[in-house]
Amino acid sequence: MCVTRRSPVTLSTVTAQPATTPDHLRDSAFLKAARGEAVPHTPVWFMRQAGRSLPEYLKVREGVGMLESCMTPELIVEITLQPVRRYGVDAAIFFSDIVLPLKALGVDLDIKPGIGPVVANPVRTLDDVAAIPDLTPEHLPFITEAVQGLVGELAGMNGGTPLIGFAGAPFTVASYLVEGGPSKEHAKTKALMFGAPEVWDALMRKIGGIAATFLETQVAAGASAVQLFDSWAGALTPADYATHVQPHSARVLERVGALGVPRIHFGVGTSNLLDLMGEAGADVVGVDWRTPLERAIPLVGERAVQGNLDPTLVFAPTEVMAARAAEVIEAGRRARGHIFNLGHGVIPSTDPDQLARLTDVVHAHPLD
Ligand code: 1CP
Repeated sequence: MCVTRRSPVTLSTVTAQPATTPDHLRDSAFLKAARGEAVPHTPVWFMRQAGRSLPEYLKVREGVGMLESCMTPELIVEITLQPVRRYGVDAAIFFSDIVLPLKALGVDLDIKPGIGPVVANPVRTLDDVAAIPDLTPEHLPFITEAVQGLVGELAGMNGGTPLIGFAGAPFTVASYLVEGGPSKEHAKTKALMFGAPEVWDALMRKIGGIAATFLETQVAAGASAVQLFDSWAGALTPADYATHVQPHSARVLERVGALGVPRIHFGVGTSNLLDLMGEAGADVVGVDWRTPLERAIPLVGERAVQGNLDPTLVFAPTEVMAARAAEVIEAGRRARGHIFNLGHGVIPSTDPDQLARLTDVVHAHPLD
């Protein structure tokens, strides 16, 4: 593991809202790895660690809609803490969804079980974009309350567990707004991008502003890192990403960078974009399981990496999973810093006991 310290400029510059990460969290393995500092063990958390793979999640969600859960502070706190209690992971991720800020703004949408976000009136014109208000922290009192409650609870868990705030990046959120729901090809979204540059620019600016305010609100309330999910950016060529998407993600990451917390930037199928996603302003680049870390690390340069065990390996025998996890950790040692994760979210049918074993495997892996 490389131990050179990154210049503190990007991580400690404080402007709009001071990031008051307490010392015991600043010294956590997760935040050290994000800053490229030496760590006692490789930190680990799992994307979608809260959710349908956990029986305790299914229990508290009984009869409660997804969006309702995301707007109820007691449920947000409980669901976010569940995987921290169970696995002893090195970070918690705030329980919410990338479309939640749109819901808070009054956009008519729902998160349908087994489908995902569905938008009643897809956005296609400048008028549609103008009808979406700008987000302010006043739209998000339940987020502030939940983050503050969580930070209090997490301070005493496993020696202090940092909270990751998150938002959807402009392209991925635009995909739901333009398509009206989940999509494989993102054809309508890309048609708007190619064919109506003014609408596209207005939409991306609007969503970028919303994402930045959503992240700022979480950091102001105590989150000590953020992840910007551009899950579907892998649908783009590097040139289209650079022209039509990267400047918008960069603005979001720049605003959050002013708060002094590490910024993780992740997408699926982005082997062709890892350099550009890093250059958008990430401190840590998330890598999906298709790209070996050996290939990803030279592309992201002086940034840390996060990832990238194939999420289906938890269905293999434990020794097979453990051996593949060890390979990921060894490969990650060549990066400026490495945060272990799956290459995408936990698959709902995952056995939680297997994730507990995986956490232990990562923590026990010797680094000297
Ligand atoms: O009823 C349910 O339980 C619905 C399942 C579910 C859950 C648990 C959805 C619907 N969202 C979530 C929570 C969620 N969403 C988290 C929680 C925290 C954690 O990781 O533990 C996070 C980080 C997200 C972010 C999110 N939502 C992303 C980016 C991350 C990724 O997986 O790439 C995306 C693309 C979404 C949209 C979304 N929300 C829900 C679903 C099923 C989807 C994907 C739909 C699709 O395939 O397009």
